Amino acid sequence: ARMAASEPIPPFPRDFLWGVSTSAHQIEGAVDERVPSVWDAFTAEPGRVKDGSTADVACDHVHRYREDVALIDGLGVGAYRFSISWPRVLSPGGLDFYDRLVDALCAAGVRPVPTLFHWDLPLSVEAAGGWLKRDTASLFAEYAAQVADRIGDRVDRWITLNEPAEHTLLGHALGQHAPGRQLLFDALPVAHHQLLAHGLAVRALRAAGATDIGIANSHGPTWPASDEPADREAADFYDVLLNRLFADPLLLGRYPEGIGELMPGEVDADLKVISEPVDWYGINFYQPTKVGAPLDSGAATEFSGLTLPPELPFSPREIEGYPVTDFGWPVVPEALTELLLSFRDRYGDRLPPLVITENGCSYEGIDDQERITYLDGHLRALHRAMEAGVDVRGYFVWSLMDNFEWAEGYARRFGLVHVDHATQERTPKASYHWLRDVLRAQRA
Ligand code: GBH
Repeated sequence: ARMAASEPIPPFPRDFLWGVSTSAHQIEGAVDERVPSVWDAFTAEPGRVKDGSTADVACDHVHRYREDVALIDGLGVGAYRFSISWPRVLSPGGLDFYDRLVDALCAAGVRPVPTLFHWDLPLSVEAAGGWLKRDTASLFAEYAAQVADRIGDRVDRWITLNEPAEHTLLGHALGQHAPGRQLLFDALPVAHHQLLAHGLAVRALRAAGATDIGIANSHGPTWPASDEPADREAADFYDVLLNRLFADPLLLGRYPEGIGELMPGEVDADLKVISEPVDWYGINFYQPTKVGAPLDSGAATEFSGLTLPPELPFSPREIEGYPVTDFGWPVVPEALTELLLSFRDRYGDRLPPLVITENGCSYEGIDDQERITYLDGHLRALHRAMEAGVDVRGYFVWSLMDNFEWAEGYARRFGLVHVDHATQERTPKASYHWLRDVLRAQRA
């Protein structure tokens, strides 16, 4: 039984921005043409990436971007969200590649939406302390200004950071992403410095003439495992870490209770920079999380490919009763409606227009009916939130094509386009054709 075939997707506003997303490290390859990032170093350590693969070639996008822009164009989306590799900008070619990419997108009538940081910190910046160090925030703002100077004449919409929450948690608290630090709660400064970097970059981009600036944060509803106070408390704590730790400072100018005290430096002054109003707020949505009190096993637990140390004051639980993707993530479209309504309720008048900057799923195969069902369900869920009055201006599918899925290597396929990683052959999947038809119908 497929919902997709039943009723057409309801009409979205005419000026709604449809797009697809990628990130530099996951698709570019051409590793010899740039200085290394933390991900190159991390990947080189045995055991870090599950299938032992590297992103040295990835989708070889740097050499095949014309073909990829043609695929984006053929899909009929209005925008392409990609990320700029800071290490590549520091390399001899500088911004040349992005200059060519932006030209190709403009020639195809596709709006370029660059993200300035999607986890691939230059190794030289990491060696100087990386995100644990406050200076990295100012370095980032200088880099942002440099990018705007070069391509700002053709780019009007910017994203500062991708998912500082995941980069803090996976990269610095649990060590399952680069740079592989396992600092647990001592990773909190990494969150603060990324938020500060965002605020300083907003100012730098505005100074360079940019007018349409946002951020892409990962969010999802947190469901308590039960009504027991211990489970509710644990779920609330997780909700603070995933959602409010990042959204509150940006949108309300303050940290959730108890967090500000743990942050380094002049926190109140920094919060003024961090809460510099954005023009829109990006949400990456994949799934809700069910959380309960710690299980008191005294041992690390495995959850969805993550190893969680016993010290954590919460434990994630399986969500039963929904289909799951290849990655084991539950497919719960109504959780997107719930999330958007909860944002409106929490942030009220302080909430800028929203954009879904990522949504997607991992499944095998070119005849990917499950991905169609996933996207169809999430578009309807998004539409319901908009009908209820949430101001959402755009939706980007993660991802244009199968790519290097971080610690999972090439084992997970999120693309609308299949990539044969041995030959680099691109093949549009059933979901690509489906989305193209949905967008045609929206334009009709
Ligand atoms: C994004 O992060 C990244 O921006 C992107 O680079 C990446 O390729 C893409 O998603 C796909 O992974 O164990 O069921 O609780 C993903 C953020 C946060 C989504 C953790 C899944 C855990 C699922 N992820 N969440 S579950």
